[in-house]
Amino acid sequence: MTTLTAKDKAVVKAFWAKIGDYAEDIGKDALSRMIVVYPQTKTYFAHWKDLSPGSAPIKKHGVTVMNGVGLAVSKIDDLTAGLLNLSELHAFTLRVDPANFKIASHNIMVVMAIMFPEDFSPEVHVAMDKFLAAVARGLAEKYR
Ligand code: HNI
Repeated sequence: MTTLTAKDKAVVKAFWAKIGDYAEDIGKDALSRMIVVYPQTKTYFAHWKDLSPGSAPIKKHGVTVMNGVGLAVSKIDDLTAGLLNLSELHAFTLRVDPANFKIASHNIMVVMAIMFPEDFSPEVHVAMDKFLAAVARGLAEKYR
């Protein structure tokens, strides 16, 4: 298991400060890609009317998910406690298979790399990868 160093945390916070205003676009594209490229994730959103890329519910939920990522940035020093409520929700109410958290993280990374090619240096890449893995662990906390 990788732990976030003080430097990783600083890199994540600085990158988020740059991209946070674009969270709506990142979320929409990441969710659109997740549903197309990993169609097994569709089952959780079967109640939405339109699952096509960029649809209204995808846009709305993209904002919701990225708000969750923003929350995680603010709780970066204790993601287990910071994400406890969201973990409970995904584990007990939504019953999302935690394998999907890795898939979501991957799609968020791909979109960040596409949208911010200048800022997405190897240093940012590794810090965000470690951070999103830690978010996935935080979300999976209540599953066992
Ligand atoms: Ni997730 C609801 C955050 C991954 C399926 N999700 C939320 C909410 C947040 C959130 C925030 C709204 C909570 C509330 O209503 O109080 N989800 C996150 C984050 C990640 C994530 C930060 C990972 C980075 N969620 C996933 C994945 C799936 C998923 C991988 C399934 C593939 N989430 C859901 C579903 C809902 C949800 C389903 C309810 C949506 C709805 O409106 O039906």
